[in-house]
Amino acid sequence: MADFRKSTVYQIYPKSFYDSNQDGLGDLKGIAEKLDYIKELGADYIWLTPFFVSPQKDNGYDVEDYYKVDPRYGTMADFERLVQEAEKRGIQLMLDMVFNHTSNRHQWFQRALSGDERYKSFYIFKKGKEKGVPPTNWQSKFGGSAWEYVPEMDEYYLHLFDASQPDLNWDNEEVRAEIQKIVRFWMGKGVKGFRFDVVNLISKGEFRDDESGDGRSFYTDGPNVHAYLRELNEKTFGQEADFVTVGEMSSTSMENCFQYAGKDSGELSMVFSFHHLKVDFMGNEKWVLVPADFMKLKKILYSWQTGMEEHNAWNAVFWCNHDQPRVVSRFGDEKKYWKESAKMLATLLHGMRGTPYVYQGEELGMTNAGFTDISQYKDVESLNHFQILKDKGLSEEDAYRILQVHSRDNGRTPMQWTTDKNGGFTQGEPWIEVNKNYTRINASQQMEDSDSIFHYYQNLIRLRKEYDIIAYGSFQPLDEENPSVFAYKREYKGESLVVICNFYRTWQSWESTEDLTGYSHLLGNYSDIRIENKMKLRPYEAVMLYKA
Ligand code: TEU
Repeated sequence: MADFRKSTVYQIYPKSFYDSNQDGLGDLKGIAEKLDYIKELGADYIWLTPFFVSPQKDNGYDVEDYYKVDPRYGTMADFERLVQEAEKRGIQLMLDMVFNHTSNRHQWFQRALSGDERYKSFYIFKKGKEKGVPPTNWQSKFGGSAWEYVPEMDEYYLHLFDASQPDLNWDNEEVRAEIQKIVRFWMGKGVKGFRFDVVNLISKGEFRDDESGDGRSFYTDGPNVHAYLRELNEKTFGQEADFVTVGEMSSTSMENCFQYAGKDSGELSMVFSFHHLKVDFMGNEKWVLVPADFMKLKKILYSWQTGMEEHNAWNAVFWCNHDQPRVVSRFGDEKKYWKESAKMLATLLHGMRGTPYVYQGEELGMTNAGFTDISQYKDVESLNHFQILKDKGLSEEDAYRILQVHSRDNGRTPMQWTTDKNGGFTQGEPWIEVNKNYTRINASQQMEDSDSIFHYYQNLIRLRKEYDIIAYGSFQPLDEENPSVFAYKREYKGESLVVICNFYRTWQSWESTEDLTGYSHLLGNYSDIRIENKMKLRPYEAVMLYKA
């Protein structure tokens, strides 16, 4: 079994990966057909986003039945075959478990609505403050109040996400027992890991108005969250050696992550945190246009790298997922320096301490969707916020500009396999449009080209396995205040590794604070390199240097 610190995880969003039956939606059989591709890339784990029975209001993050495969994605037999076929190739599966909330179509919620007290206590129902006024002023992360009124009950239920995603009441022991049962069920199917969706929001604190914010301070990293995670660990995956878990931590604090992902804390193997992906927000407000703040990005990544190391805790490191815009469009240059910048961003990330996650298509340098009409958008969050922006008085044009940068659909356009129709994703009508640039950006071309972004990712994934220092080395920032270059040093058992990345399209003079004598070149995005203490870094140039 692979050591998760030497491993790389490949994230698949099944709906957009590969369609085996030409209905326009990707499916489990489609994933099985592409396992050799993932093997070729070198990933050790596949994180599969939810494929359980769901009304798909939030593309499966609204689960109606945790025990069944949604027929849109295939059958349980398809899933079992996928596990076996992956295993044959040395690849393990990690499933995405959504336990902060269910779909409103889940039978527990349906029973709650019919007045069954037992199931009412599975959720969070409260009386309004007064007629027409919700219990608190908390805001849903997808826009609007976090409380939905049920007239028949004259009560509200809490939904931190869409109204169709009621929050579960983890303080109810019976809920926790049901969750353990579900986890054990999937463990029994041979999966070797889990990603837990927004798992730091499961323990709600006091239900009071938030005077200065949207309510997140009351339920983020809440009072019993560590106890509940330890319990889940003890009763389920903690009993199996080598089980890998990652928690998605929304607006978390590093101090809490020391514990969530601490080596001996008995909670999770690692955490996703998002502070570095808010450097183009205004505070917590995402639906604005703000240039990315590079110094902020540096500061955040440096402090998480060093802080987690000091506390013997483990990071998941990532740029992309199904909720994020494409990184080459976001922090790189999707035009002139497309290839250079995609490779630079990969080097910066994969050289760090933590388990790297690659989101489908990132390894090809896939770019943002480029949608220009609301009919092209499918994401519930984007649709809600388009309306909210217009209600605020923005013109449609301005609202589109914001969606083009921030919409989650940027990362959800279908995987670009070939130059065939729809990028080879489907011969049917794709559920969401394929990016028009598939003729130029696609897997089949990149597999043939030894200088491609695909092969660069393949090298990075391989190097982490070959060089202990990449997996286990310490982390130190280099030239912290440099306004254009992101550099760091890793050390392990007398070996050193230096990574230097020019984050911009302009040339940079760089004077190394580390003496580079004796270093050799491991990898970089330009072919002719001379290692000197004074270097002229070319546009988006990245180098990884090593000394034994
Ligand atoms: O995401 C949690 C989450 O906080 C983000 O969706 C976030 O709200 C958004 O990116 C900010 O604009 C997880 C899943 O990854 C996401 O797909 C789900 O929609 C969400 O939980 C609810 O289950």
